[in-house]
Amino acid sequence: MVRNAASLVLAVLVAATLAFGDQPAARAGLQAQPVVGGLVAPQGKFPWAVRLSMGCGGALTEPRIVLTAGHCVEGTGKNDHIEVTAGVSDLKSSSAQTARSERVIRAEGFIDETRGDDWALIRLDRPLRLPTLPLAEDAVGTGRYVVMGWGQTREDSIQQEQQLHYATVPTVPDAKCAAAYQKAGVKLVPDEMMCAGSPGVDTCQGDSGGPMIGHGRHGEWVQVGIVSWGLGCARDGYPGVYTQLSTFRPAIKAALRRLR
Ligand code: 4AZ
Repeated sequence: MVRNAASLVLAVLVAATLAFGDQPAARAGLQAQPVVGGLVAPQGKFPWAVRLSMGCGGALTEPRIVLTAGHCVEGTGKNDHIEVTAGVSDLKSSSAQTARSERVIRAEGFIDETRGDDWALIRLDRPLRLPTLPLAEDAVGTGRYVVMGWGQTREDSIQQEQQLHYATVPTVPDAKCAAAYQKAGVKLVPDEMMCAGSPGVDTCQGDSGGPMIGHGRHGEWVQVGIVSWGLGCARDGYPGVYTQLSTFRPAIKAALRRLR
């Protein structure tokens, strides 16, 4: 009955594909889909997304300034060793634009990503001719946001991706997220962090620093968070943790003025 068993498996797969349609979580079980449970970003979809040479992501906040995670950089000061790849989904594309870091400002008081303050700005050695991603003006509500990066497609993957990947993640209430991480021995800083993800859909190692985006008042993309940390990737009950940009907007605006 080997043949019948095989066709049963196929039928179940086909039925599951039809039933779950485009749901990334359903697809994740069938094939590797980076971020985790995400999709490949076509060229030009997120034109301000950048890859940093230390293996993090970032976003062009201004033509000459990248917003990334605090834990992706060494600290505040002169810095000429971060290479930035921009303007492409495929990092090996010949149309990639590159720049180098000149100066970095990291959040004052940053200790490590699990303690909050996880943001940094990098001034580039030249302005890039690319669209920029504005910081969200309004306080962040609950809902669904888009996250992206060139990081691992699975917790146990050993490689980064050549193509930018993205996924839509629902926010998880602070209390629920804090309770989960308390069990793992980490105390959440609710005003500085927001949690998002669903089983099978999450950011992962190497996505850090990349933007979490939502829709602004006029339907444009605005940045609401920064990929920060999490226990593993896409684990049931452990959503990804993101820097809550609304809390840091005044500090980031002040740092932007200092970097101009
Ligand atoms: C990281 O190390 C990382 N699942 C980013 C996001 C998450 C975990 C780790 C969230 O870059």
